[in-house]
Amino acid sequence: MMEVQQVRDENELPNVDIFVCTADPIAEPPTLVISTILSAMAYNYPPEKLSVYLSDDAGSVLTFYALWEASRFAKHWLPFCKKYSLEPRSPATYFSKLCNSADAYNPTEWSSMKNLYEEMADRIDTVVMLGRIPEGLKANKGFSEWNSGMTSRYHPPIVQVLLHLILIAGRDQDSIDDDGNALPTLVYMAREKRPQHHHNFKAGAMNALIRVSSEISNSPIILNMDCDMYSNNSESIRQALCFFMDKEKGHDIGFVQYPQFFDNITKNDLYGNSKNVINEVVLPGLDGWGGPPYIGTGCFHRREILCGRKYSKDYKEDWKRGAERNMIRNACILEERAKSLITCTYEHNTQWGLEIGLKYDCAVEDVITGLLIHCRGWKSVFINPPRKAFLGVAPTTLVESLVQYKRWSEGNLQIFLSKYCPFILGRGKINLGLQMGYCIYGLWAPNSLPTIYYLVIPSLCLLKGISLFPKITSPWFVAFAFVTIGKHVHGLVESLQCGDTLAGWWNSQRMWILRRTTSFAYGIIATILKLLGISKMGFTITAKVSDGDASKRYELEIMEFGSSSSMFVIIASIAMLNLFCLVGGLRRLVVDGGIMGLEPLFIQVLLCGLVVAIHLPIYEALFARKDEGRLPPSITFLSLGFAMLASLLTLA
Ligand SMILES: *[C@@H]1O[C@H](CO)[C@@H](O)[C@H](O)[C@H]1NC(C)=O
Ligand SMILES: CC(=O)N[C@H]1CO[C@H](CO)[C@@H](O)[C@@H]1O
Repeated sequence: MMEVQQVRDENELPNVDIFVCTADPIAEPPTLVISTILSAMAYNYPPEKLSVYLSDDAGSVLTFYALWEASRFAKHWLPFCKKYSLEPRSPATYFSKLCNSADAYNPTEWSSMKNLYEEMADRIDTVVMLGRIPEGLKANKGFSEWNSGMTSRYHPPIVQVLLHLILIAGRDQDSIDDDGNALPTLVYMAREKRPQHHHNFKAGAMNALIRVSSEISNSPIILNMDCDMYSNNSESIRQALCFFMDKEKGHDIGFVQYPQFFDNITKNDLYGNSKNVINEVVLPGLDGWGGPPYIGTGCFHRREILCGRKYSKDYKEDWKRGAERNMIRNACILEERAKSLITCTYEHNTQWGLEIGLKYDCAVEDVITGLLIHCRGWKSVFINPPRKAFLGVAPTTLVESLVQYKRWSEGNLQIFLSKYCPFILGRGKINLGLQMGYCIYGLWAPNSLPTIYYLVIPSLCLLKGISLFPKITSPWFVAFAFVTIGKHVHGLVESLQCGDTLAGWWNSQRMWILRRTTSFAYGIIATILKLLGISKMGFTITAKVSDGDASKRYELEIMEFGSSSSMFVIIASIAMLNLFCLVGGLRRLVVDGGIMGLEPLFIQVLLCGLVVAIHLPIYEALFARKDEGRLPPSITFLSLGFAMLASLLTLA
């Protein structure tokens, strides 16, 4: 990694825009969203050069209310952070981690700030629970944009500048904190939604943000972060700028990507959420081939590059872009102009979503956009400082984790099978290593087929007594043993080196099997249906909340099923089938072969035994558990039925 140096003169620092997207006030609670926003506003960066934008795809007045509260709280929170150099600057995390006022520099001030925060969070939670804002606020500027006929899928464009040093001076509040210093610009945006117009999910929201921000701040650098991913390090902007502004090497850098880490991973990471090996090995590896992919959060872009600019040697970044904000007129005029850029029809017959902005019609809009940027000649940089820059919330139930992987595998396969396939699009434009790096993810989904084959066929053959692999005494056995042991020992060592525990590694092996048999299999089916024109793309938001008992089970690392997803039928059936085959196979050996009969079937017994061992939590959830999170009885019966049917058909 490049040495991180301080950028020279404060005056030379460019303006920076920060984009946060949210889409649902229930799945993504507004208190979580504003903690992220507050952590972004509190970056150690000149506030007059910082603008934070929230895109709310639900167009919810509840989220606007939370942001309005946050804009008031920021007046106390930002000076407090700066005075005591607090870290992290997400108030929710800060107050939950440091629960003892005795550790604070100034206990009284600390307690009153904590109260202020908790009162605000309570007000927001109450408003969200009631589903409406206090009567008294309805007439206020901003809130009057909403009326009773509006829904998340049917509303006009809304842009509200909540904080801005110049624009809103003299309006209902000033953009000055308690100490008299400037506050960053804060803008709420909800693009127009009409049911008859397709809105292109997150990519559409990002593109709307690019246009709205170009009217208001137009900064040369854009950071985008997920609404559940707070900043854990207030120096990250300055670190990222070191790459862009490097006089020798900075000219061809299109984006700087920080890795994705999570705040709520349990010790042994039951759902294999932490991507330690990807973050410590794979992405730094790709960095050497021209740069990591864009992974949708924790990423700094040059504005021009997101807008489709091709790399050329003569390109000179205008670091002063957006600095002439003094010339801007009146806030209302500006808001009206910004609204005209986010109507449903604005993008019709334009290059938005094709050549400009994030690419549409792909379930992984981030990866394909990054690939296009690479193919236009730009490089990217991966930066992974020891103190993590961004921390998010990982899914805490099995089905959420699997659904997330379904979307990723589906999107990446879709890229692989399209004209944007890295091998085709990237030929001659990006390094072969980088093309291959992109394709690993493109081939995730097809990987489900051999995995399912290996989980089912050798076991059924074991049941029937058909030997598929070489005997232990055969020289060919060595080849099988070498590949299998080599791969897994290597994987284990790598995983331990990257900070996983032994049990964590075992859990991640289980998750890879579950993902391949469900998420990736569904991914491949969805892609085929889409190619045949039978189905359209969807986008599922993973919930960032879980109820009390479920989170207790999460802390205890007990797998959470609870709902009856069709994915669970597959998982349970494979588990049951292997149990039957193992028992049947072993019985056969004892009854008619003796232990010598084991030899030709040895690999199959071993394989089937390992499959059973890795599925242990599934058997528990099927038969032993009594809690709400166990597998529902309907799934137990279905899986028993399927497994029995398959065994009987095999034996017949
Ligand atoms: C997040 O920041 C805090 C405080 O600066 C630090 O102690 C902690 O190690 C960071 N977390 C991670 C995962 O790096
Ligand atoms: C949303 C969620 O489940 N958050 C949890 C993340 O993990 C921490 C501790 O491990 C919990 O306190 C949070 O509730």
